[in-house]
Amino acid sequence: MSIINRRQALRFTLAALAVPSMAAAAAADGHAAAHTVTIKGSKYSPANLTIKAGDKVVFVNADGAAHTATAKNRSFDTGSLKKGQQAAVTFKKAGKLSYFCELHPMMKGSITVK
Ligand SMILES: [Cu+2]
Repeated sequence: MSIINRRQALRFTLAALAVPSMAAAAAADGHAAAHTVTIKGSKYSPANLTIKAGDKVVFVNADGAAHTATAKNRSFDTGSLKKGQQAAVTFKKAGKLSYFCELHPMMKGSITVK
């Protein structure tokens, strides 16, 4: 197994572990809402999303190719999502976060947290 494969395997493991705890945190806060960003045709949809602090965003890859949703400031990173995989991120602080796909840097989106 190469170093790259081991690193990717670790990222998947971390993502799998992170999802249940984030879901539990959102459930504990009655005001938290869940939003979905679908990745299809090498585009994020919606590309620009406004949410409230405490809300959760689930990034779902519906493309054949692998993609990531990686914050420009690195405050979040879904890691590589293959077709059908998803990752949930909870946003706690207000502000605008621009993100991109590490594998296809021309893919861009933003989350605005109010
Ligand atoms: Cu991509």
